[in-house]
Amino acid sequence: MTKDLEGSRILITGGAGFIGANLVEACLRRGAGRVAVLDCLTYAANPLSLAWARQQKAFAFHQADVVDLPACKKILAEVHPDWVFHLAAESHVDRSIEQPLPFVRTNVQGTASLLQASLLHWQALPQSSQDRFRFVHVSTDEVFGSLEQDGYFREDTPVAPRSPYAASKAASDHLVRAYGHTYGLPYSMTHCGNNFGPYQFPEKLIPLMILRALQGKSLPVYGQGINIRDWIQVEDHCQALLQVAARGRAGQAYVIGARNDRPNLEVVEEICEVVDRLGLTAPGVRQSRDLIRFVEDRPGHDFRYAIDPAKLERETGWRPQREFSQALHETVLWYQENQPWVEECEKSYAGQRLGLGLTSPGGKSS
Ligand code: NAD
Ligand code: TDX
Repeated sequence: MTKDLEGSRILITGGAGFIGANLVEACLRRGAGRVAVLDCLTYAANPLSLAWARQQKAFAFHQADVVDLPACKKILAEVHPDWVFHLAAESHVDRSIEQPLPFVRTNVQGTASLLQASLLHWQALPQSSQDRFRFVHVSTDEVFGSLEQDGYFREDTPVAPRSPYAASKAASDHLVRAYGHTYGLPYSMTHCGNNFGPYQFPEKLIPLMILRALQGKSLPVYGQGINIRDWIQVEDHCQALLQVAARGRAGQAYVIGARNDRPNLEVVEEICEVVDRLGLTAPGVRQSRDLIRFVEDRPGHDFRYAIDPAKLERETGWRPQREFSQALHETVLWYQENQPWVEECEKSYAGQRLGLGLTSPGGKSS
């Protein structure tokens, strides 16, 4: 893996967000020659997530909107990447229920602009560089819709998105395939499950529950907590993305998961146990699980996601390295130890319930 990355030039859109910032670090630590971020810094970006990267000579930051085609062209010309990892997106399902339109703008129109700029860049490359170039489109398992108790998402699972977020990601996937089919743009596409770990904005289940438990606030579990998600530690996801760029086949999709599907209630209970075991139970609380409250369900809540990553394992040799309970323990400690980072997030989000219905017909979520 290191050999593939050494000296290579990489552009990461959405690199100031959760997975993007982890991917930036992974690339820099593995000796990439240039790691550039394109990010417009929405509410979900945290400048502190790139504090370490900014100290590295190989790193560059470009503040730009991925919808802005001239800006994408200019940045591609400047960075001259071998690999583009496209992560910039509106990523939170609950916000897509409140305001779908920003999801269409960034996830669909933004992907279209980046594809157009990437195609023009790729077409102008000499043959040897064209062969090495890869557009890695970071999609999601949510484009496949919802599973019942049995079965797994695979690369050939029919696309059936059910939330505005998932639909906007599925639309962007179609555009990527069309650019590959029509113009020959060498892309690979990934569909990962639920990530957790450092730098995740605390609107998502795991960091929200950790921070609320540490603060002695109620832990809102949607419905009965029986919905199932397939969890992966973010560094394992980043390794998979690098393996796909280096060893995956052009024009192919890869589903990514760590074979770790669990009901939400089980995840929240485990967070409570870790908090208590670490002696971090909030003052006046007997045990953190007493804070759990079952609240009104998410509209259209997908029941189960579960992933069979056999193709990725077979073709690239990737294997997840992080055990769930140990990684969850480390994640609780990370949020407890990174108060300035948490306070930066709290400037734009105070932990309130999101996603019970439409709140604004066309407003921006960022
Ligand atoms: P995130 O919300 O933490 O970060 C998104 C980043 O994109 C932010 O830095 C934001 O500023 C940037 N961005 C948003 N709109 C932009 C625009 N118009 N122009 C430029 N930058 C913009 O997201 P994340 O959780 O890190 O997810 C990254 C990608 O991975 C997304 O495409 C998401 O769909 C996908 N994904 C996420 C998960 C998960 O569990 N978080 C799982 C599978 C796939
Ligand atoms: O307060 C909560 N209580 C609760 O029960 C929150 C925020 C969530 N939930 C439930 C809803 C889901 O079943 O927990 C589960 C996980 O919710 P989220 O963290 O919002 O993630 P999810 O909706 O599953 O989507 C995530 O995985 C796929 C990411 O946000 C997406 O970007 C990714 O594509």
